[in-house]
Amino acid sequence: MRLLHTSDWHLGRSFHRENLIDAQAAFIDHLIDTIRAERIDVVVVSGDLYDRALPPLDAVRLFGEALRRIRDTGARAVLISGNHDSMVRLGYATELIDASGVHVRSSLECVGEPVLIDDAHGPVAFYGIPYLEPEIARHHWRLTERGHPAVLGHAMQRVRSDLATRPAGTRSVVLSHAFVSGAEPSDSERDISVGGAAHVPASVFDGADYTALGHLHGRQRMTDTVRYSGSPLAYSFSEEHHVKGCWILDLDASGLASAAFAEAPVPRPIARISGRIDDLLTAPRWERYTDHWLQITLTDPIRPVFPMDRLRERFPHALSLGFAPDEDRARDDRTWTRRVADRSGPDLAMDFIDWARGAPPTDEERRLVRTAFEEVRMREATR
Ligand SMILES: [Mn+2]
Repeated sequence: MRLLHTSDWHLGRSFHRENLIDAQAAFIDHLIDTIRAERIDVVVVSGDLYDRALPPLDAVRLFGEALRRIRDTGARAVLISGNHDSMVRLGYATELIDASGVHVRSSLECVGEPVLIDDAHGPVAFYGIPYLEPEIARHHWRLTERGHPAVLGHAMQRVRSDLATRPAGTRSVVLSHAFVSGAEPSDSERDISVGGAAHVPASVFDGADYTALGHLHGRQRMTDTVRYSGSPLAYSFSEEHHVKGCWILDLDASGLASAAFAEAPVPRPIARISGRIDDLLTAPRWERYTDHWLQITLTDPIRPVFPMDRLRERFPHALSLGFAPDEDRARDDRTWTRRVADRSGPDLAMDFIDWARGAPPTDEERRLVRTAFEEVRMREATR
């Protein structure tokens, strides 16, 4: 049996000011082509199908089309909800959809009940474990211990006890949306550390022939049989060096036989660059970034005027701008209270202009600040 493992589609997400729905649709096209070309039997999608509980309409449309097109290839699909998805909304009409060969698992009741799919060697049991909100799962299963390790440990006990009742030779695939200890996060996953211990050891999945993980957006291999596929697209600048795509896995009679990675198309490369604005606007070495989505950090000691407008003339896809002056200005280690004790309101305002911009106010600006303070004082006095 040949599997394709993907996760973290985050349909409906944008990247800074860019709407990603076309890039996400292009990924779905690529996914369908890959399913056909690689003769995939089962597609597993490990959560964060949507970016939020109430996804935008074009994302809902794209998701519906994706499921239908996967099914049209003849492949089956098993999907779980992630921490960005609404369990209840994704669970809509699942019993009916199940009959078509697409199996969405997004409730606690279904944990430990496999989707059984046969190949030439016999049955493969797919156990979908939706993202477990620790306190909700703890109450549902009446557990005493808090945190992710406890609830996922319990979910895996249910999986193992079901598997023990299956005929000998039944192989198993677990889908889970979790943060495994030692894995590398990026800037685009929502924090799940609230409510107790966040990380689970990879050993919690012992007993499964393959564990298809979601949640972290970088592809990574925790053990040979426990892997993250990562998201199909970069969702933060911290992912500039990620390689995006899906795992393609072969199961034989005894378990996982091989794993290969199929790269996804890159809609537009991303990069983080930094320098002085004049250098960024003129030096030839920046030319290769003109078609990238960019996060630019300016190191000019004095903050330039309208920097983004100027930068976009050379880098039309610049999305994010930061400032980090490279000349450390004189440090003053007195406390804030002591520093402001003998300063007037206008002086403090002018200090702020100096600090924020990197250059002191001009005479004209000084006059404006003083007039503003004067007018406020007059108004207070005549109230
Ligand atoms: Mn995610």
